[in-house]
Amino acid sequence: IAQTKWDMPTPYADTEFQTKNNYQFAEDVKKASNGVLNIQVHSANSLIKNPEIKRAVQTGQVQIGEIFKPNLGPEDPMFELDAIPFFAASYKEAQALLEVSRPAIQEKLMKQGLRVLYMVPWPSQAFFTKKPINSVAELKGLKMRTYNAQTARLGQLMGVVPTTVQATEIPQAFSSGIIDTMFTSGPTAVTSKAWDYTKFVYDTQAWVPKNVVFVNEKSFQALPESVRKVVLEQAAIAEKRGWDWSQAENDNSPKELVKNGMSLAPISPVFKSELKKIGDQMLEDWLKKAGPDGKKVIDAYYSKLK
Ligand code: PCA
Repeated sequence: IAQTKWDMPTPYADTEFQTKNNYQFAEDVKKASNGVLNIQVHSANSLIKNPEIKRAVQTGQVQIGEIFKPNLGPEDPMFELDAIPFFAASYKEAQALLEVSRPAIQEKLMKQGLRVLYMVPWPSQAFFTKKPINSVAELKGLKMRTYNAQTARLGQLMGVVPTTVQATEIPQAFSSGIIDTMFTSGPTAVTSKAWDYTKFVYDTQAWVPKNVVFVNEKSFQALPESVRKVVLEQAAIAEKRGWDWSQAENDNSPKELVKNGMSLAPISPVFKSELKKIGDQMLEDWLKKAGPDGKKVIDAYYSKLK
């Protein structure tokens, strides 16, 4: 059988577990296909920048790619439901949400010629600051790093100045004073050495957003059947491995932050209730945008959790 090479642009650094999981997937596919399918990962926006990865896979410029799924929210609200603050904030909730929303997500992407291979969550999003923060009011005027339309909206509702910064650019953004504060997960904070720029990490447990890895359907169908089977099998394994890895990072990365001198605390009840209220507002807005299909998914989610 002819050998095939796929390019896989991804947005995050090599030190991130999400990227390591992609490398492992590529290696496992190569092995299981007896060297027929060779996937080359191009991490950290090195081949194609995060906002352009989806289009590049869709148009066949590359065959496979990874993105932060809620970035697709402006296109369809179904893609951003996992990043509404305090809606599905634990792994159990995130899993339930994925189960009820997976068919819609897969279908919507397949209509665009993209086959979903796996979806892996980041650990829950924590909040990083230079000074102790007990309420939203104390953030007034601060510049908060955001990573998509949805977090920009969150920033607006919090009364901060939202500034879009890619994960790989966090250190420069802090050191040049473009941002003062951010939401992200423990592993991304470790990768960007958050202790160099912030002192306090609040374990907000606010949301557990997912990355999605998808392949151009034409490229996929061009593979021999036996290799297609390998890709799907290894994708299922990568998803399971990614979820376990994410939970391990959720436990371990806060320790790493503390070891490097950061002060770790739960958020204050006031700050939490203020953020929760913002989350409720965002969910209400989401339901208006998503209509009856959205309502169905949310109802299925709540009944799954019962
Ligand atoms: N890390 C990425 C996405 C979410 C996360 O935990 C980031 O901060 O951009």
